[in-house]
Amino acid sequence: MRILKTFASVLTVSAALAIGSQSAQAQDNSVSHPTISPLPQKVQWGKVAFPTSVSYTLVGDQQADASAASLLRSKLKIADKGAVRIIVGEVGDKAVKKYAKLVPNHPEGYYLSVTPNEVVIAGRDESGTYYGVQTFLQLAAGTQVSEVTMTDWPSVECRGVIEGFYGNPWSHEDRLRQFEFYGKQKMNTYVYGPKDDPYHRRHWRDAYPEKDAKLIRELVAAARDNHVQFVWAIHPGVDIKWNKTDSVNVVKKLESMYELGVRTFAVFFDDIWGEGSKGDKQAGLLNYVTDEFVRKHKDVKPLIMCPTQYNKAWSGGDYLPTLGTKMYPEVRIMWTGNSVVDMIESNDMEWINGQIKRKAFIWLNYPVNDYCQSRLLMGKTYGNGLDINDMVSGFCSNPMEYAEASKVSLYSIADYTWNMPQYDSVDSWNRAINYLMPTNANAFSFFCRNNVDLGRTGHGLRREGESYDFAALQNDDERATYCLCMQNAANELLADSVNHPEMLNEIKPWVESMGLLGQRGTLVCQMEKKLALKDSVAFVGLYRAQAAVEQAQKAITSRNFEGSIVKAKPVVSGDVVTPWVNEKLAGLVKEYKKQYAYGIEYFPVQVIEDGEYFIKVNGQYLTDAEAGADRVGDRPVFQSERDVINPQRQQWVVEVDIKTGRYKITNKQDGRYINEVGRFWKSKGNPYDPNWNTYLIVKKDGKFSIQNAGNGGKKFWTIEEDHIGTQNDEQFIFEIEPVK
Ligand code: LOG
Repeated sequence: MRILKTFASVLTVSAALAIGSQSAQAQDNSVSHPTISPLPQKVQWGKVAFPTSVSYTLVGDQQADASAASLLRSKLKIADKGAVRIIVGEVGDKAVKKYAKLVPNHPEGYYLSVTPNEVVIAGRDESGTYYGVQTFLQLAAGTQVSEVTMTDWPSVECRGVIEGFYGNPWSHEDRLRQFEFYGKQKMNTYVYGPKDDPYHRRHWRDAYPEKDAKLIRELVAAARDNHVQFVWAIHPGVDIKWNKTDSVNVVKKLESMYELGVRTFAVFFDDIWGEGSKGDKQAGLLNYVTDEFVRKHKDVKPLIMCPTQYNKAWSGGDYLPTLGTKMYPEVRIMWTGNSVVDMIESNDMEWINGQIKRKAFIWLNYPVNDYCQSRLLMGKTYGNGLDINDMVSGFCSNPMEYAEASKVSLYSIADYTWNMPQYDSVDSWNRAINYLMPTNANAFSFFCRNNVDLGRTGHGLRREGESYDFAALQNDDERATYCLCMQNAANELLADSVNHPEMLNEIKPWVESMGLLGQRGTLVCQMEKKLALKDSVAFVGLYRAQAAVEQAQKAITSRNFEGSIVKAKPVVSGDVVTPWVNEKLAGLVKEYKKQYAYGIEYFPVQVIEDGEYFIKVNGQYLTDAEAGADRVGDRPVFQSERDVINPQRQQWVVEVDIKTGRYKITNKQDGRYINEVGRFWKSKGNPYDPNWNTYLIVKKDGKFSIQNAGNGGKKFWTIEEDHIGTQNDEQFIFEIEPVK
């Protein structure tokens, strides 16, 4: 509704674009202090303390966490006699001794206070100090620093990301940027497990070649600088033999990763079948690795394992209880929820924790899009329970291969895992958008709103709110304005040379596609006006322009580089604006063809033009013999006689369904349609469903084949006794003759 008003009085398209981030802006204007992300647990604000232009003197920085101290030194103006003292350190350090009692008794927690002359940052441990410094840097990002007292700590112990998707693994630079982002957003865990890194899975026994090893060494160090634990995962299940040799092979590989600096390790058994998937053998291996590797190094953390039955839908037998009882209790076990792609709630946690006798480590399959590659998942991150913090040993998100674009959701994962009770998905989403594209947030928000849903997938997850402001519009003039907004937002993002170039580069194919979709929408709305005016020449001209834009849109490919594992064809607003444009266009063309012959050569040729036909096999007529009867499930039959009394029983309306682009077949006599098994349903009270009741028709040597499609499957129509049957092979047996 809100956007409706704006559209009615729209002067500039940018004004309309502003809607999405209104709430975030309102929030910033109504308070004088910045919003800290992730939201701190306890905050008490005071008056303005000092301008950010002051210089600082550091106290305690020699003893304090080194990354925290170096961050302060690199980001602030430090002087011998600065106007403001920053006292920094962790519990046990001399500098913060006085404040030790104020520091929350949680790992990674911190106490922070700002008064006019003094800042205190006291961590429970090194990470706590580091996070206190990150918070202070956010406080000092504006022009003034407010007085404040904070006690802050994380809700979840291990918070972060698991690079665990199929497709192009992240680049080295992607990962370095991720770690910096995790440090700022207080996420402490990164699990390395890209399915298509050969040394993770296919060639798990082999050590990395020197040049790759060097990069991993660099990554581990960069992660550490940002207080991120780098967890390296091995995926041996595809071809592991349950013998001593392969157990030793696993340990040898992990030792080689230890050499590169890795201190936390994971073993994955997801997406495998056969020998490798045996629970007792897996438990045995994890215990062996714990004994022979983990416990032999003082500085290696307990293992993390991803089971083969990693979600409830795929669980059964005694697999999970076997892990629960046989595997050392310190080994952490991953879990994706009730299904592969699912949001997590407390009763789900109770169930799995009971099975495995420990707190599951959540592997959240969102915003990963490796199974719906045409969509970018830029919507809000919602649906996880706000009361599960004590039921999980970790909570990591599996993101998209688009590292920067994933940050919209990862920002919220950070919010959620740091301060679960106060998590608000909409507020967090708006803050993420503003954080990632500070001076182009309106256009970026508009883009995100149009890239939300996954469409229909085997995993079933849907995301609400795609193009919600479009969906609320009441008429086509407003929709046409929205299409202008799509073009405008795309142009603004494509012209942006200030904000986040890596992100803009990643999303570019979708941004371009959004602009072209907007253009098509505008053209289609113009076509409608010309048809109403009976201006066939203008209609055809606009149609041709539309077709050219459509072709350009179809030509867009993401990740179109040599060696790319996944080349995606972007779809924008795939369940709202795209179907609206497609259906409107198909409807207009259909209407036009009924009325005009001019320019007909420019429209795609249909195998069968919309019209009335006899459908015959071997000279026999398909006949609605019981026409008019309100019966369930009767079927049309083939009859050799022409029906002279009720000729319409043998006449069929064959026309393209504008939603699917496939053919719909209904009887002329009573309007009943044939379903995928060659039957009618009732004559009344049985809504036609284009996903089930439309067919593909192909012509060869003067005869036609008819094939089910969509939800109806892929079988071809054949003739069985006197009626329609289905079978697997294509058969050109139908004669489809126009009724003269
Ligand atoms: C894979 C994962 C993939 C995801 C989504 C797990 C534990 N394994 O179905 O690598 O990215 O689903 O496609 C998975 O989720 N298998």
